[in-house]
Amino acid sequence: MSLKTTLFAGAAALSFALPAFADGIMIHDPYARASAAMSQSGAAFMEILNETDTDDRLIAARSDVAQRVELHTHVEDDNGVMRMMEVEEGFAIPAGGGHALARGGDHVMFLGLNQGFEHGDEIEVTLIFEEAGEMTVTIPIDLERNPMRGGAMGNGHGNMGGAASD
Ligand SMILES: [Cu+2]
Repeated sequence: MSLKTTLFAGAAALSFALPAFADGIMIHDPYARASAAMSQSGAAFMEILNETDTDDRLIAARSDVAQRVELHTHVEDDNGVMRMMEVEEGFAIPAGGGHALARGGDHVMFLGLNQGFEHGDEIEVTLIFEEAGEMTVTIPIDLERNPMRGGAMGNGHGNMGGAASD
């Protein structure tokens, strides 16, 4: 029975890690966080890969978890302070390439959370692409992710010893 349990756990972990995929756009390793459980705002991060031969653009996002969902980036103001600002034109996702939404950079912003972000919960976010159209992604809430690392799910992907790191 323990073998069966182990296999089931492994399959569950595997399906959890499968990337969302639609129309050649792939979302890799998404996660969302708020600065605190009762915070009024949160953000989502992920890697967006464009496996088509057409340049695309993430132009909007929406979700029931917040009153407003915006595409944000960080810019340094005149005083050297990093501030968030909305990017109305969205994020270019080049053909055959990708674009990373990451802490301290571009992100999907949730303003006016309708519920607290609890670690381990999942939220649904619809990403709207200029070419690929709409794509709904289930995003785990991860309040423990180290911003400077690839994340706690690094085991089992066979890339731990590689020199490649971004
Ligand atoms: Cu923001």
